[in-house]
Amino acid sequence: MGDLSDTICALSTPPGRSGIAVVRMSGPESAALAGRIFVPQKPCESFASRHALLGRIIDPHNGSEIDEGILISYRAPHSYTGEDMAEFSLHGSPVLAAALLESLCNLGARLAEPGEFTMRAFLHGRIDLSQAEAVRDIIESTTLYQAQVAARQRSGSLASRLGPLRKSLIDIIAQLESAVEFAEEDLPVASRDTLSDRLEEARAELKRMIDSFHRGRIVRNGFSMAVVGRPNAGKSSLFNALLAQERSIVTDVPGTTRDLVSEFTSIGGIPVRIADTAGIREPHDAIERLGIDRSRQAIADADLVLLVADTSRPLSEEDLVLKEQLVGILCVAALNKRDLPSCWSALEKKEFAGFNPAVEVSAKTMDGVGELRNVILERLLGPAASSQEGILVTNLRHCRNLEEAELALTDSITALYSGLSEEFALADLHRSLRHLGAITGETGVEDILDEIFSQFCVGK
Ligand SMILES: Nc1nc2c(ncn2[C@@H]2O[C@H](COP(=O)(O)OP(=O)(O)O)[C@@H](O)[C@H]2O)c(=O)[nH]1
Ligand SMILES: [Mg+2]
Repeated sequence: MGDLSDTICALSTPPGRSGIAVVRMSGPESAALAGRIFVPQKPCESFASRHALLGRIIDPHNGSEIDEGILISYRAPHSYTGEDMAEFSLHGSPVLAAALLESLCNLGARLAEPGEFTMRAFLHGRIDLSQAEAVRDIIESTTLYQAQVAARQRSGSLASRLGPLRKSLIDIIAQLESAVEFAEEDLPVASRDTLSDRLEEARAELKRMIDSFHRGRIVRNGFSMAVVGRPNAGKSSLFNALLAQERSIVTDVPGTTRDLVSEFTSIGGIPVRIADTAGIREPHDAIERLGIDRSRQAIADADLVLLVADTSRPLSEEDLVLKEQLVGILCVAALNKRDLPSCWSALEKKEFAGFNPAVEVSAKTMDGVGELRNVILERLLGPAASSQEGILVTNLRHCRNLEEAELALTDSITALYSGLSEEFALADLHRSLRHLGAITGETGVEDILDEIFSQFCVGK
């Protein structure tokens, strides 16, 4: 991505008509260009930083007015990018925004690449790389919860966790290096033990962060769930209940749902794609067979299966066969139609659920649907989900680097215990440190910056 000496500009609001459009500009010429294109209503010598000024946006070539708008100027380093910046708010017509951008480009600015403002913020040290990535996650989030998780990372939660860890590694490296440098003899065994203990502590902390990725990945990317069961168990009704809308056709004719119906919703702030499937039984015709094949594919693709049974009718062989087919797949059993008298004994309920949690529910009255949502989340994320909030690694790149850092720490501990020269442990520790540095962008990320920032939208 381009040169920092360029002044860049872009439309930062979505293209199309809107109440207001915001055009942003950043770079060394920002203040000068803003001065040529903006005529404040109340004359002033220079545009005060971080003040909203009302005025006319003009075409500098002929002085004709493009629009009336607001200008906010920012002086380096007190801006998003750390450079001089100007932000124009104008009426939300694409024609006006295009005219303003064209005028700015005629004066020497150029159109920004996707993510270029945020990349500059990173290159000027305003934010680290993990914070820059979190900016993108905030914009991409589809639920408030996702946005809140990303906002924590944007405010530096990951970096603040990694800081002490890196400091401790640097400290150990310094001790080992002075042992290599000055000591006639190798490091005494006792010191090696103390260092190993400290390394073990660091490794445990890394492990906790890596483990949190299981939950973090789901929070960031969402999950998929297939609703499965015998015909007429109430799958479509439960699917609609979870979506809180009438999406799938519900009838008392078994085999109504023949094709997959899938919809997006969210459970506990986590996006989920739910697929309502055809009831699984011996197919009565070719179409039903195709539908059942698709149900099986949906099961294979799902992160979690909601296994629905109708407890107002006796537990059948079909229910149990289906349950057996799901062994090894993450399931929650929904014992549906609890508003009707149950034909199932406690033992039968246990037998059907197996190792899976079971929730008694009524898609008709909505009784138990809230609990079902909670159980689904708990099954997916584990019981201690909420207590892990503090260390939630959501980004695959971060997780990979943490894993590499942990591997290198393990190697260094092995090297220390095996009595090899300190230099071996040192090489491993430096490797570990490099991987931790790559998360925040301090080391070895030059070649991936373009890849990371090109995934942003223009104007951010
Ligand atoms: N009483 C009662 N009837 C239900 C409940 N859930 C579904 N049904 C009825 O059961 C029949 C089959 O429902 P449907 O959702 O189409 O089942 P599917 O074949 O598994 O998709 C319909 O007549 C529904 O109205 C429930 O919780 N209670
Ligand atoms: Mg159905």
